[in-house]
Amino acid sequence: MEIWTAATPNGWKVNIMVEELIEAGVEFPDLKIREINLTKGEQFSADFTRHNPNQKIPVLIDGDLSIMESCAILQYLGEKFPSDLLPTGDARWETLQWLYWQAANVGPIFGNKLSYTRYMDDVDEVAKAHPLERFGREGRRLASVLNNRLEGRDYVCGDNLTIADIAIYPWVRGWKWSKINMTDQPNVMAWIDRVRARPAVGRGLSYGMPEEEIDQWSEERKTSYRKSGATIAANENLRTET
Ligand SMILES: N[C@@H](CCC(=O)N[C@@H](CS)C(=O)NCC(=O)O)C(=O)O
Repeated sequence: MEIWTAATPNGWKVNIMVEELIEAGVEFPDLKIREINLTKGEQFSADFTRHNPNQKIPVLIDGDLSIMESCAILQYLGEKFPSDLLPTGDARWETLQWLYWQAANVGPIFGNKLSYTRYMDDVDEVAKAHPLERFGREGRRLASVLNNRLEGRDYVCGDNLTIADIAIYPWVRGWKWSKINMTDQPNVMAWIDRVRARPAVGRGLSYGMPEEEIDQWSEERKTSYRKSGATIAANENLRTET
């Protein structure tokens, strides 16, 4: 099995999943992790495109099967290696609906807010005002939906961490970077700490990242992420032909 990933929210989802499965007793003797350099455009290579026509990380390759989309990969691993991370029966549907909620809402909204907040320096302030307000407000709305859901629950689907938490957490933990304020959402703030305290989550977040920067990036890293984010987000780099 191979995972093509990078130190980004969508990459961390899969890294955390692997580590949680290891924690649950699964062994991955032949797992190869390949770090994709997004700034250099490795995601546009012919080989990458053959495995993921959408040209984005993460990708999972298992024998003849290539899977794109982080949440599909979480579901695939959850089904292949049964555990509490993807429960059965009605609880499975509870988990899957929150997984898809992340894919359809949190990822795109937080990703766009982040882009306008940190990466699109060359877009003029007036042009940025509407998307910043739109994605900022929607991000805050999603945070309050999550806060309500977490009332009386340790994790999104109850007492146990599931693939829904794994999908949502990497975006929500980065609220300072995307500047979507969470401090008035106490259940979300407590959940961020609860998920972070899990040893497997710490290991998953450390892929491609020095230990001391997992929770607090250095100024150099922030500058380099701003630069690579700006390159990836630039309209002229949005390829319409593959
Ligand atoms: N919906 C996709 C999003 C994947 C995605 O946007 N990946 C980013 C990194 S977090 C990427 O590869 N960006 C490179 C690019 O857009 O060229 C998923 O969940 O897998």
